[in-house]
Amino acid sequence: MKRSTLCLTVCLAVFAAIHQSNLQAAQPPNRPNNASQARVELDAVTDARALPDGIQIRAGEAQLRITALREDIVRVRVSPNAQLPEDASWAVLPEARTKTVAVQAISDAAAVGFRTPKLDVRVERKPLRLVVRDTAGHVICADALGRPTAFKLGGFTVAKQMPDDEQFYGLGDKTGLFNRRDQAYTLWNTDVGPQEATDPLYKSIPFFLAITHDRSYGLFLDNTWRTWFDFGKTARDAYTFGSEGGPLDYYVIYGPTPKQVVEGYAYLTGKPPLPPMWALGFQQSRYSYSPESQVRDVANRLRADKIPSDVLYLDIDYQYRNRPFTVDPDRFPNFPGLVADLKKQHFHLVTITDLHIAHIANQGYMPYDTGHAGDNFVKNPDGSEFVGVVWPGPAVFPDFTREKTRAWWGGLYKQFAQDGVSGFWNDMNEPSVFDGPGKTMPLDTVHRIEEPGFRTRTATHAEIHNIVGMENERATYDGLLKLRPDERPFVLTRATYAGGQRFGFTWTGDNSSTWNHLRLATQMLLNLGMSGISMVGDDIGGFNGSPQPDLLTKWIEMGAFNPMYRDHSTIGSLPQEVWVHGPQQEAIRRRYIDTRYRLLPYIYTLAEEASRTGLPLVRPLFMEFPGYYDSADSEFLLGRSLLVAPPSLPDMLDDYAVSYPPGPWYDFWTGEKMPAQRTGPNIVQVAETVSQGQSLSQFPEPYTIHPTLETLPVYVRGGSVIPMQPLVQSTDETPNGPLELRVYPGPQCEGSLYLDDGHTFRYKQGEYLRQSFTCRAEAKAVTLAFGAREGSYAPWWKSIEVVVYGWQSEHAEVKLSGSTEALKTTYDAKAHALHVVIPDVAGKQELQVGR
Ligand code: MIG
Repeated sequence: MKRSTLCLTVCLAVFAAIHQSNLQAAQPPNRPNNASQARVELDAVTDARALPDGIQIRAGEAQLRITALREDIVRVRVSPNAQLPEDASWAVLPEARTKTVAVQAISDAAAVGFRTPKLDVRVERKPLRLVVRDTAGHVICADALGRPTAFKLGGFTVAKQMPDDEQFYGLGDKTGLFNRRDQAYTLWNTDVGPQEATDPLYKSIPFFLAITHDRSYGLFLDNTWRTWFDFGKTARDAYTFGSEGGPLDYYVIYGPTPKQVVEGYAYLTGKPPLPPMWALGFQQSRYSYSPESQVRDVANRLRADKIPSDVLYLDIDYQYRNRPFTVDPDRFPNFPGLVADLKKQHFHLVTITDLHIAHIANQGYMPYDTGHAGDNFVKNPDGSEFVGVVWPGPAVFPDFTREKTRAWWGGLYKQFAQDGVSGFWNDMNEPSVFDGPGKTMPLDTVHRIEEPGFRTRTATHAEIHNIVGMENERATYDGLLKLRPDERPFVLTRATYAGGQRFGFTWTGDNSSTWNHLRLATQMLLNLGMSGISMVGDDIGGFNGSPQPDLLTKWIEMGAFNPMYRDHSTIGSLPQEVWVHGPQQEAIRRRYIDTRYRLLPYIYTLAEEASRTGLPLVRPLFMEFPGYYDSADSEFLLGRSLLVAPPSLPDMLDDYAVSYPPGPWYDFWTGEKMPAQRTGPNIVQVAETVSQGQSLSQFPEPYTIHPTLETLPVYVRGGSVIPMQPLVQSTDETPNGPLELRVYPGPQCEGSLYLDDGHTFRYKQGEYLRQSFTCRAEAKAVTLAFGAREGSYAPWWKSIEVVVYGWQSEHAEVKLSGSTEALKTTYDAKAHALHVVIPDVAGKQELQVGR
């Protein structure tokens, strides 16, 4: 009481001062209406009403509405006054927001709330505290005691209790540490120079996973303003989050496994579209290839050196005076000719198209003239167009929160689309403004929300800033769809918000050519993936500076197992293409790029899985092996089956212990079965066993690796069927030879294959090929079972080469079910692998391998 009285006095004084200055500085048009209140705390339930799908609560002035969107997802909306904030969202799909499930009301002396078949949601009456439990009564997520949700000066703070063993992941590609515990972060899209442990960064994904050894949940704060998250940096036993404005509207997504949480989050915010297959090939970029002869040289060299590759980029210097949607006529005199020639060499071209439009009126610069005529630019509080300096000099900025503006922006791609440019790159869309405060627009710059599903109104830059990048990306994606309705768009964005996965790829921005940045890349990509953004990559070799030869080689090795695989570097740095450090380094690099192309059937299948489920391509070990948390944060899985295990410091020369979950595991390169490991799940278990009087020696020694330049340790999970293809030089090329199915016996043995034409939407009409495989291993036999093939897409292969790993001798009897014919095999004694080539198997069928 005392504290709040004090606050009332102090806060009122502060508010009066701020109010005063706001009046002088032209008050932002949509400061939330609760700004007029000094401080509101949710102390006690004063009234409650059960709803069919949740509960509506009053806490004095404040309102709290909790609804069950699914049995395992609850939405919490809170307002400091009688009116809940507008029910609209840039991130959450309308279908997901409007669908709810029926609940069973709870009301007793202590609490009100409801139950779903998976959750027990209670709001304790006094002190008011939201506690979400599973049906067994375990607390999943609970407000921290003594720290009520509070509103102050238009912003709010929420505190949740934080058990000692809770770890945090997500928030997009924040640098620093993999685990977010004990760290604090700000979400405010920012163009930072060379990044280190920099915060904030380019993206704002206010979603995180909280994981304990046997449970996890996700929390998504759907608030576009400047938000912050503090996972125990300031408090020991509570984490807090909040915003300086906008709605308090958050979702609790129950697991219990991390995979379920990520799928639940994808249910809310969407999944990545199926990308064109070429976007998964090797991409070569630089700031900038210019003039045109440089682009041709790079293309020719890639082909001459037999570096498989699919994509070349044009960075800002292809433009006339850095003006978006122009081409410099001197340096690129025949642009459509260049695009066509590259196409003949099987290259797709991606060009940069920044959002800033040069402020040049009536001089024939169509983007400005048409944009101005349609009133498409962001404004100053006085109604004039906001002008800020970026690459073209003074520039204006499309108002992407208007549907009309996005349509106009999309139309700007017409010429490039006609010229045959394959994809587009949206950079600088934090938005970055060289001469603006905080390197962006002033906070009172005026945007307009003219958008289905939203109340039509103006909004300050403080509210819109964090979604500019995503709406820019969306405008590009939708525009391309309209211009080329049967081609899957490829859009690469730097800034984005929660839900940005629906519109394209992203990369981690301006890293540096250092070993530390190679290390950082893994945890950044993993955290992006857990934040719903699957199609991700980092600048291979580092953007700022020039990599040492070994560093570029290692980076190319690692990148082969990342979703997007793009070599990119800044202007003025040394050349960074695959061949620049001589034939020996190039040979190693080529081997990894070759491997990438051999693995495309597996990787493309993962991309299709992501488009259906939202599961990321690169995953931390604990996503596939819940409870397995003590693995090095340098390790990651590509899909469920491939484990990439570099040393925790990538330049370390020392031997190191690789940590892998219960196996068996096989060496991807040699095929050999790995020795048994400590059978986890973790150090805690080991410690417990030891404390129960057993000795540590019962656990096998960890497997030690001697790092070498030419080998990136990659292991295959026993229990996998991995589809691979013969080497091609680009995804345009039809592989020649059998499909390879590598069978690695082990528990829950499975695999699948998805294929289609790689670039159109015909798969939606059934023109795809899907097949799943399982395998069974017995003492002296392995059976590979083919599932029935779905879809009408015709395979490129006529035969299948099945490779059974872990096969101990050359003696084998191999038959297809229903046939007595003994099939011819070959045996690779070094790899312990049995090979057999069979005609294509389209229907249900078993291949029996016996001794
Ligand atoms: O201010 O377009 O992150 O990838 O090469 C630099 C030039 C602008 C930043 C991007 C980088 C790109 C560069 N851009």
